[in-house]
Amino acid sequence: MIINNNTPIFVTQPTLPSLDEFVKSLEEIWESKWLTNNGKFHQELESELCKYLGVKYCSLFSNGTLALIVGLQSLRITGEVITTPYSFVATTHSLHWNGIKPVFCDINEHDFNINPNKIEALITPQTTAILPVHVYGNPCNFEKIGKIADTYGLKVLYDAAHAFGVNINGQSILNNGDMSILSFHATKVFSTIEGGAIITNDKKLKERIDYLKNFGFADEVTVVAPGINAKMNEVQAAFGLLHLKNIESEILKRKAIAITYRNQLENINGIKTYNDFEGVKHNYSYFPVLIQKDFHKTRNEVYQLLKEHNIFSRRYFYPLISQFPTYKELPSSSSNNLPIAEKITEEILCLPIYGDLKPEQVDKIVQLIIK
Ligand code: T4K
Repeated sequence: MIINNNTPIFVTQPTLPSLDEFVKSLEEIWESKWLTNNGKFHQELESELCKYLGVKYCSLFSNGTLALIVGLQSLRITGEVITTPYSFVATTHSLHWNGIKPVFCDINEHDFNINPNKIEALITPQTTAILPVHVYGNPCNFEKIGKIADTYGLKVLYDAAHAFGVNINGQSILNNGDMSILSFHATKVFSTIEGGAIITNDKKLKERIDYLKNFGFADEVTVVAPGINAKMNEVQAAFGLLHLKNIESEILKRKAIAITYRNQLENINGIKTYNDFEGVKHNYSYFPVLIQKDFHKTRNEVYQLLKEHNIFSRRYFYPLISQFPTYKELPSSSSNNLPIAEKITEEILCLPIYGDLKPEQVDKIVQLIIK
């Protein structure tokens, strides 16, 4: 692709696998006439992902939202679930689709994740689980969340849609809680076009999840639950297998971009950048900055200015989920309950980051912001 001044720059772009190799995979699928329902590519991707991610069991899904919905079903979560308003709407929608009442908890300023110190005050006799999100791939505080869950007998499902491949001291963060849910949407660092997965350490639970994503079928004549159709097909899985080959180089390229942004922005008054966390292998799926009061432009002015230059940054996550009409009347959506989330949502801007982004494009973005 030829890049010129008018080439739009999006917040992210998928780095595609080789078209020739993808065509070869398609030929194999055509030849076999096996298109979906736990085919060869599907099985291979589950096993390759377990190896790459360092996890025990992986169940593939047609998208991350259905994985969240089925994950909640598989653990029979009911009543109330404590979650974060600072996420993509799908996190809370998955509760709504299960008839569960979301209870919003405020977030931390340093990592954008649910603040574990504020969870206990929100627990009621109806609370059955906690649904935290590793926002931008930043690991949640597992220890504190796990301790609360143990004390109150709650399940923990981590929405790990942004956290593909994130490790702490070499250990995958996906092994925490009862399960972790991934998204493999085209905008994610690892992609199957549309797709997702549930990660668990529990063999029986994996079995149940697999029944639920296939209408509840345990075998040809046995339906064990009112399942849904949430299966990943062979074309998605073949795409994913090829994408996985390039994941490490994609992450390294993104890391270089993150470093360039930081070097140029970290000393600018009114712009807050974030460093890597100690011991964490990040995936650089997003590059969030805060545009604060003492900067000479507002966050929305920066967003608009970039847009006028064909640069599409995103305000992930603005508005908060608690501010959408479906959820804003909930008691936990009140501003007093969510002061930090309400502050961050007004200041956040995610700058473009993806492997194919050129250094001169990064420079252009930085210059537009700071000049
Ligand atoms: N939990 C969390 C925490 C999530 O962030 C998400 C999804 C989910 C759960 C649910 O997982 P999925 O059911 O989606 O698997 C995007 C994605 O659609 C969504 O997957 C993602 N989170 C969310 C944070 O971002 P939009 O509405 O911002 O996407 P869109 O279409 O505006 O794309 C953003 C930019 O990416 C475009 O400006 C251009 C570029 N792009 C996009 C697509 C689709 C491409 O270059 N190629 C493409 O094919 O939601």
